[in-house]
Amino acid sequence: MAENLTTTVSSKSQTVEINRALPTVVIGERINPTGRKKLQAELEAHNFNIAQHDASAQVLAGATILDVNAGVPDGDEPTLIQETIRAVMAVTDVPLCIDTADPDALAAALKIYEGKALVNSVNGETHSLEKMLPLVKEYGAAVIGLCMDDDGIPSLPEKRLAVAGKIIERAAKLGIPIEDVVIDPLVLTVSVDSNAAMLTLKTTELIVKEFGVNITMGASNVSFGLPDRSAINAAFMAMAIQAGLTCPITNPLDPDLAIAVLAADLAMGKDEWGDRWITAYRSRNKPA
Ligand code: THG
Repeated sequence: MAENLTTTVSSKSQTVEINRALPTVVIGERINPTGRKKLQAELEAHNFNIAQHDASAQVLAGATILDVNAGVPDGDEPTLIQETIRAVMAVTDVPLCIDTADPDALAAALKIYEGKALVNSVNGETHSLEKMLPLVKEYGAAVIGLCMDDDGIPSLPEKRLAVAGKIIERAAKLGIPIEDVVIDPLVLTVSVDSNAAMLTLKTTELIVKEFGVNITMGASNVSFGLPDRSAINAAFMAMAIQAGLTCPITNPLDPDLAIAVLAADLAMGKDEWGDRWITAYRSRNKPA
């Protein structure tokens, strides 16, 4: 059993520590134009009102890191991600998770980011490891490694574990310490494959046992195509935290999800005296 590692990320004035003994760190997913037509149209017009509003709202709802994705079809992603990051940094000071698969956009983002960012993401593909990881090293960032490679997403937990190992090893060769690598075991959709969720949980357990690294995932992928998504997401979230998830990329504005994270932390001994649970209860029940 490997020891639980601590990943530290920061902004100009805030530091966030991720560790399995600490409360779950919610990475707010909303600043992402995928599937959000209005946000996409705004970003294309270099308007950042929705992005700034989503930034503040997610932090108020408990996100302690914000994911920023500025990938719009035919957009100039290096410029757009810089502008979006500047706009977000102007309204909140939580650390950012830079969400892009484009090495030029990543370089542009890291260049202007103030602090130690979390890069989302690299994977086990040769191209990704060669183009993205050196930038992570150059800027002293932390990085998310996805459990997929040139052959796609493995359908066996042991194979996903092997991809995680390959990413950790390649990072170490460049001088990126293992505690700065956060692994995403990948969540697919249970409506497409009824074993998808269990495969992710099993993979999480194997990776935690072998490496002790922090674990992220886009947990809401689990419910695509089904009704009442937030109930499914909330149940899966609690199960994934039990399996070893430490920093989900999720929507903190969904009350079912936010409460599932708090309840799972309480049940896992990550909320001494129920302080966080009680504080959240009081703020939900504040007289108007
Ligand atoms: N792993 C890692 N990074 C990721 C993902 C992952 N980044 C992107 C994604 N997956 C996580 N982010 C989102 C963002 C939005 C939604 C889901 C995951 C989403 N959007 C609504 C939709 O498409 O129906 C629309 C938004 C709205 O208006 O509410 O669900 O897996 N490392």
